[in-house]
Amino acid sequence: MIWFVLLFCGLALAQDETTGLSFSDSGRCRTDMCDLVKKVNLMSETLDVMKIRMNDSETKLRESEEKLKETEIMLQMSETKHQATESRLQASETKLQATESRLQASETKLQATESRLQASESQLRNSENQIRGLMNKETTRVAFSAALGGSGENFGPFNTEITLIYKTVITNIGSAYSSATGIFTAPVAGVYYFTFFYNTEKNQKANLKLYKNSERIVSAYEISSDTDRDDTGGNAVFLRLYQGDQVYVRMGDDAHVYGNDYYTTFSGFLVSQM
Ligand SMILES: [Ca+2]
Ligand SMILES: [Ca+2]
Repeated sequence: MIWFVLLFCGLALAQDETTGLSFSDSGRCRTDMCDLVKKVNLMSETLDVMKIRMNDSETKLRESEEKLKETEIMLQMSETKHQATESRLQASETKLQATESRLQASETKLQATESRLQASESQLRNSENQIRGLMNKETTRVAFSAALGGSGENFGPFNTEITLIYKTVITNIGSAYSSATGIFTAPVAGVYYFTFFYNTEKNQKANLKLYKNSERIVSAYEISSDTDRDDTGGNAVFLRLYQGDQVYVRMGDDAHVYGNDYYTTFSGFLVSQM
């Protein structure tokens, strides 16, 4: 109906434009119809404007939708990246835990190794001390020999038992024997070997005794006889001595020995340190 009115009015207007006459002037168009045509024209213009606006709105809507799609795609990409990052983070955390476990195991092994090392060092120090002790033992040298001395005359007898002082020192390694007292003093604990020999002229009596501290250990004896001649005798002994023990030879009160640098001697040496 509207399109019919518009067409009618359009033809009327076209006729009017052809003739150059206005409706009011010609009187062929009624006033209410013209108002209607004007309103219709106004509505048509308004409709065109609305169409344009609607087109613009549709265009903007499509643009907004496209932007929304792009935003969704970017969001999906971000989420994907986030998931990938989380996965990598979890993997890294797992590796970190594994590394920490290995580190703890290594620390445990290191502590065990340190304990073994300390034990080895302790054993090494003990071994070194033992070696040092053995080396000290090996380097301890004790040996002596001494003769009674004199110009070749009889020595004794005396009214009492005396300690023989062997004044002529032949050897005295370690200086354990004293030519001033006739006494040997053990510088270290160990096994020692001692000998003593005497010479007596003809029928004279000999009576020698080797002492360890105050204890007589071994003796050598020669009886007196008018038919006997010179004799040489002696004795020997191994002794277990502690440091400071003393060894010496004493002669009985009714005996004598021959005194010079060759016959009557006292000797000893350290066999093994203990
Ligand atoms: Ca004799
Ligand atoms: Ca004899």
